[in-house]
Amino acid sequence: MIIDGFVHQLPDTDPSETREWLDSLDAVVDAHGKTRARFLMSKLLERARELQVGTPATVSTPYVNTIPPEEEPWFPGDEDLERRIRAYIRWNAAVMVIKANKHAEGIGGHLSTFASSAALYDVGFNWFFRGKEDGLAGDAVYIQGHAAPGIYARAHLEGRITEERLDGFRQEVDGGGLSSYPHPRLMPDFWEYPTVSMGLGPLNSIYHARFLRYLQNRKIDDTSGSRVWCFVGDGEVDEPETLGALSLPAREQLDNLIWVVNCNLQRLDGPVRGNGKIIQELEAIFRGAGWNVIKVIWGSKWDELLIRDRDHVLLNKMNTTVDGEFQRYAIESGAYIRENFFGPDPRLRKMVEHLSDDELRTLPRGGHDYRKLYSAYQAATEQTGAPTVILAKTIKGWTLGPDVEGRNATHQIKKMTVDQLRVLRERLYLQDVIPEEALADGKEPPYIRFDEGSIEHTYLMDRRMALDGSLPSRTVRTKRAIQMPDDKTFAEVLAGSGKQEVSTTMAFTRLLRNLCRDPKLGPRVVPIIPDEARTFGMDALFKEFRIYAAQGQAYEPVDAQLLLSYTEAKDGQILEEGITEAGSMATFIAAATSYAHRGVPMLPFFTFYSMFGFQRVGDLIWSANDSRARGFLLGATAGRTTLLGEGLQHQDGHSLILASTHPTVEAWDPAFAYEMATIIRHGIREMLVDERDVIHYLTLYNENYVMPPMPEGVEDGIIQGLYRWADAPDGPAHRATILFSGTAQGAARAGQAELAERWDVGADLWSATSYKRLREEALTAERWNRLHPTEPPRTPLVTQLLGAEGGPVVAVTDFMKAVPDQVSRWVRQPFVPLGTDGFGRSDTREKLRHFFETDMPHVVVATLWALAQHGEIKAETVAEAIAHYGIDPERTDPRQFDL
Ligand SMILES: Cc1ncc(C[n+]2csc(CCOP(=O)(O)OP(=O)(O)O)c2C)c(N)n1
Ligand SMILES: [Mg+2]
Repeated sequence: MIIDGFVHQLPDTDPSETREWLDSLDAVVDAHGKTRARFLMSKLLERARELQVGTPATVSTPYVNTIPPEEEPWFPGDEDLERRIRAYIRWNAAVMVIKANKHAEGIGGHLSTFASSAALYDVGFNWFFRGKEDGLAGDAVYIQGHAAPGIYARAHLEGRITEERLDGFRQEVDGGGLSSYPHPRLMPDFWEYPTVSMGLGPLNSIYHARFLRYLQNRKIDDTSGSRVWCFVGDGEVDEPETLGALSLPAREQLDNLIWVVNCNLQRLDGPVRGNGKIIQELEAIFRGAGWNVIKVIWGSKWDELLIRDRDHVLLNKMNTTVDGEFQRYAIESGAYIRENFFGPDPRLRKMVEHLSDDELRTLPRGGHDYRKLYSAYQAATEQTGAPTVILAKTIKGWTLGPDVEGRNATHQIKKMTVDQLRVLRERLYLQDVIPEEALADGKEPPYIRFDEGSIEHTYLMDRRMALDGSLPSRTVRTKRAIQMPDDKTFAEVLAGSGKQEVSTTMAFTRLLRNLCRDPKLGPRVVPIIPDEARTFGMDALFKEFRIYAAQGQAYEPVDAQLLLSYTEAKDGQILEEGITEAGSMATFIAAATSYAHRGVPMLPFFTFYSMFGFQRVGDLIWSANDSRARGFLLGATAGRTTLLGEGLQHQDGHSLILASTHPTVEAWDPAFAYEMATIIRHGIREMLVDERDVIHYLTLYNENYVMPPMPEGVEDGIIQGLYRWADAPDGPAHRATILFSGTAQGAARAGQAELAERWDVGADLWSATSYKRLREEALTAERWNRLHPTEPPRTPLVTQLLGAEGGPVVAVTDFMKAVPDQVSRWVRQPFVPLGTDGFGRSDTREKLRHFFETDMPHVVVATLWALAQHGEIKAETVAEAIAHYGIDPERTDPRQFDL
């Protein structure tokens, strides 16, 4: 590997001086060995940094703490008192899991994650995390989901959660219980940030910190007093979302972001890096990405050993021991450690001669050493110009005793025997508060609390008071409300496109521009795009609203002379995220929850390539719902045949189905610009006026056609999900009903005309803007009927609307048949869905629609067939139509791609 090749490409202005330096190094290696040489090199590098020589950054340092003992700050608190408080929290956290599993067999819960990280949280709660009292927004703290019991346990000591609620851990259905993990949907006054789907918390924390800067730079909110803290599992780092966006906070100098990685060396099944060193690996990754890295590996008792490590044998041992072995040492006796860690080298063995086996066994890891942690957190908060990561080495299950600590199965242990509880009690020095009889067989282990007015309680509460109140705490206190946009903001799009053919995407871009210009709402609109603006025609917004860039624009863009140039600005409004739907979604969440975490409602519109939305970042959208997000998702280039040419990986015919699985997503498929604008106006009202925590998903298409003006009186119909768009022409003998959504309006309208002209069928046309909404309403009616069998039944809206007179129903969509099928069982007449099931493929729209059987001829054939089913016309007429349109009845079903 050539890493210093550049040196040979530069002229050497003084070769003899160079030679002298190299000779000196050679001499040190010869005389004192490589260890000494390495030490000198490190010293030189340190000096170079002090002199600001600007040498290339090294990505890793030896396996010791980053902060030397002499640079540790003075600790202002009472360590013993805090340890005592922590013991109570640890005990209660364990007891609540144990009790929950006694009361409800198999209910689950986790003991060992929090046991490994109790000190990591406590130092934050006691000294760093800022609360929300006095109208402050405070810090955002992303907590490892599996550490939730510890957070409840602290809230209990603070008097925020009663014993009864602790007993309700993971038993939520009857109300008053506690959710398994951080879920704002389930505990809206407590949890703020869902984290338990590994990787999403870390990703969200990055974009959250960036969004705080965005609010600051755009002068919408003063966020300078808030930090974002994120606790991450060392196993969690393997999720691509965790490390996937690391370069952004370094690039944007987000010193308001601090991560704490709980390096207990274990994940669920076993070691994270048995044959390697996760801390070293992470250090290299984070340093390479430009983060400030603080390693907290060893507790204070190791300091004196390191000072005496003249030959660097201890350092060498630390550097060369793999994590699998460290995990072993965590569970072994002092004698084993003496023999295997210190033993092989006589110099090492001598170094620990004065320590007993017990002392050797309990030499603590950095992540359990409160002062080391305090130093690290303090340094992190003083860091400027870069985000910080603290890599804290811990033991999984710490203090839970030898049966649990460091065991490969530890993650899933949720029960403890009386003997194990005794060990825990002793480890926490709680014999004085938990008498022997309290642990007797068959008894429920007790929760313990400090009396109000006791030293501990006072200390605990004072610390939080000094930091502006308890956390976590979710409040919705609007500081700066926004109002509904003016009606005239919508007028242009509602009026239709005249003679011009436009797409719903183009119409949306126009609406978005008008919303951004709206005097009341404009500044709060957050347009989010992942490198797809040109595809959607949104590059037209670049110049007027400008792209957010933390450092402004340091260059003149190539298109500076053009009207619509690529314009970046420190107070730019558009978040052009680059090719990251996940990152864009994280930005969306930050913006869509700003009404709660800042008290400053914002209105995000995240427009993406529809295939890469629910399918690609569905879990993030799920967590956005959990976060109680309010905002708009727009799946542009929607439709399996409308997006022509792009083929299998691009043509979306199922995002509406995926969207329909999200309880708080409204899923819309508008056909016309006025429908789209009406839905958006309705959505804004729901979010801003009704304060509903809801996401609206709209499909946007890129097919151009004349957009009609909004007819009178259809607004309610659009919002209820279905309205009559055109009556059947008078005259024909037969009646049918055609439902369309999105771009399928074209085939439906052509079908209506053809049916009347050639087949003596008059069809009503209905626009189905949301099958999901219709289905939800019908399910509500059905449930009511089921539970009120003796009352007069309620009729679902869709049944009422379509009635019994309109003849059979054909529903045509550019999405899968399952989309209209959502309502089929509430339609009284025969119901035939036409949709685009199967993989997309490249071709023209016309070809694709014929292939997927959603074009005009297929609408006609389907309608005739449905009439034949009804006994209204002869089967031969259907066959005649099939022949007339040249449809091959034996052709392969488009769903069968394996043929
Ligand atoms: C996306 C996702 N996949 C899998 C899981 C299941 N899971 C929960 S905790 C866990 C192990 C966590 O290990 P680590 O991140 O090291 O946390 P620790 O408990 O060791 O602190 C796994 C696999 C999950 N919650 N989310
Ligand atoms: Mg772990």
